[in-house]
Amino acid sequence: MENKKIVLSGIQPTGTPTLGNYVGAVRNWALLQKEDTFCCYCVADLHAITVRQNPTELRKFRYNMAALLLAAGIDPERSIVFMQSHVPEHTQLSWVLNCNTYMGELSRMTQFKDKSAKHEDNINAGLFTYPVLMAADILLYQTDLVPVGHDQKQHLELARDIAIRFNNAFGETFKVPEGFIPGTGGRIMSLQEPEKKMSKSDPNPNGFVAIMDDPAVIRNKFKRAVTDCDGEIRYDLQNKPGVSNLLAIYSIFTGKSMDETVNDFKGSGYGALKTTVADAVVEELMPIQQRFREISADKEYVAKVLSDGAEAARRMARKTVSKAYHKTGFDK
Ligand code: AQP
Repeated sequence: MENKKIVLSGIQPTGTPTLGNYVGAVRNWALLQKEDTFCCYCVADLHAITVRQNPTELRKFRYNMAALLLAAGIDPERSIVFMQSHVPEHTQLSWVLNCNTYMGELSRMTQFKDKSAKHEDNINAGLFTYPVLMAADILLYQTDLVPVGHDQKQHLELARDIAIRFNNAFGETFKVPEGFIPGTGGRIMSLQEPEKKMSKSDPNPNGFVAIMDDPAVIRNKFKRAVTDCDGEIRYDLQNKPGVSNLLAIYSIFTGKSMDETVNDFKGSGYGALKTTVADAVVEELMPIQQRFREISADKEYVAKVLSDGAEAARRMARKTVSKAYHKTGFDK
């Protein structure tokens, strides 16, 4: 592991992951498994309860999310996959970091504002301090690189600020991580409200494509995608968010540049655009769905991957907690 870049990221088991989660995060997680990286990927189940969860559902979602990460190409022989709640060091470090984070900083987080508006009846303290737990997730592993979607940029910057502040106050303790945010695809938008990001907890299921959606359902959701009425296919986020979102998805799934993508649709109508984009998505997702069915049926295998992953994660995390606690003034 020496000399390798450490990569860390997580995903909340708050539903079935969407095309946004896949393109903005999970797809890159698999691609970042290289000779010179060591990747740590977690199912962020502690984060999930910042919004009210049904315990039976949560149990199912977290298991499925772990199986889906494996199905999407995360290789437990090369990377570690673990459940955040299996590694108590996340909450241990989080407390110390909480005491080094300002209320003003947390009040500025747009996700807190958005989620508070969505869940007016449950604006809990965990929702407010969510970015501190995320900073602990990252800093525990002396992480170099954090692959996330655009919506997590602000939280990542806060994690860097907390690390720098702690290092300045107590001496070098944490590596200051860099973000890895894809240009195109860092923000996949809702198919129904293309000015909003695609989200797995969207109450309107036509707004998102779930990785596990049936091919017919995927095609139907794309067919109903909101566009505009000028009929011209061009990439213009400001004035044509729906069409631009479809073009971005096509460009990612085919590996073509935006110029080539726009060229492919010269003279086509919106109907053809939607069908072609849906085909490209279905083609990539089908093998993942098949692997998911096989992997999720093998409960013993998934449990073993998660327990090995937690053990390896704890070995790394313990060192950082012990260092941070010692620097803070607690006994080793
Ligand atoms: N629309 C998106 N486009 C690109 N990337 C996205 N991500 C999420 N939505 C998009 C990235 O997916 C990773 C995991 O996200 P998460 O589950 O931890 O939380 P989230 O960002 O709050 O995602 P959702 O789907 O919107 O979940 P809910 O509905 O539960 O709040 C992150 O790297 C994120 O950037």
